[in-house]
Amino acid sequence: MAYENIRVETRGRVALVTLHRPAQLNALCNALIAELNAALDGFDRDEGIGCIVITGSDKAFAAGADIAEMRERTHPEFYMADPFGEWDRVGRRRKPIIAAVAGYALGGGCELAMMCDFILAADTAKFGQPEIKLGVIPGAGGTQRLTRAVGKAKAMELCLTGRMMDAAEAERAGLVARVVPAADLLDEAWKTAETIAAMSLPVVMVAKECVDRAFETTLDEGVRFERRVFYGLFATADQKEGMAAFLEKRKPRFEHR
Ligand code: CO8
Repeated sequence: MAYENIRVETRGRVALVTLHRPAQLNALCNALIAELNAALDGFDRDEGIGCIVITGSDKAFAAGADIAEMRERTHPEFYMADPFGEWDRVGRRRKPIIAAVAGYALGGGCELAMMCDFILAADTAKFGQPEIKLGVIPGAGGTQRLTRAVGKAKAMELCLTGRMMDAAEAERAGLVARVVPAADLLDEAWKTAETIAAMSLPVVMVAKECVDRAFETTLDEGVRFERRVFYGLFATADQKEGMAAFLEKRKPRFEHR
């Protein structure tokens, strides 16, 4: 399928989606989000894909939702069209998604990065929720996901002042998994995604589900959930193969079943 606002590439079991609206610093218009979801739908269906990377340009992962597209919207239009429903679909994917962020990840750009399973940041990355300066608030999960990631004090300060934090501060605060030199970002993202994609896909998917569960339930329920899933993995061929390979001192050959 031909896309206008994204570029798509696959290498082995890894898919890379590059946001591509350079003139607007990858501002996330409705068409871009629809194309992103169409690409993710395809990767979800493709058994040959085990991990997805979303990235932007050197200057911007994404500078937010498209302000020009939004500015004349009315309440009934928003309510009826519910564009956030499309955004939510990105956050409900079952296969792992890495955000590889260089430059600005602001507003909806920061929210999109936080919908991914973790963020690898270039040392040039800048994160923020500047919506307050536009007379609105984050609308694609920012007040919730940022607060869970960095705690109330920093999330509140960022949402109320609109200031940006750099990659080092974002790493200290727990928003990003790792910071790398900008020139290495894509290589690191490919490598990390290849590592994940080489694992058993069903096991990766349930590991993701279990970690996400920690945000939705009590500790007791979460541990119970994890335990059920753990026992369930003994029904997979890949558990037998992984443990046999360890004991036979060889590399496992996972069949993703
Ligand atoms: N929307 C539309 N266009 C944008 C956006 C944006 N978010 N960000 C940048 N652009 C455009 C600029 O208008 C400019 O276009 P032109 O060349 O035609 O004038 C071009 O991109 C380059 O931008 P700048 O000239 O401003 O570049 P600078 O390097 O001077 O500044 C900044 C870079 C600091 C990133 C600056 O562009 C900026 O502050 N951008 C806006 C950041 C922002 O406020 N983001 C939040 C948007 S609101 C939001 O995300 C709510 C999310 C809720 C989800 C909504 C679902 C429908």
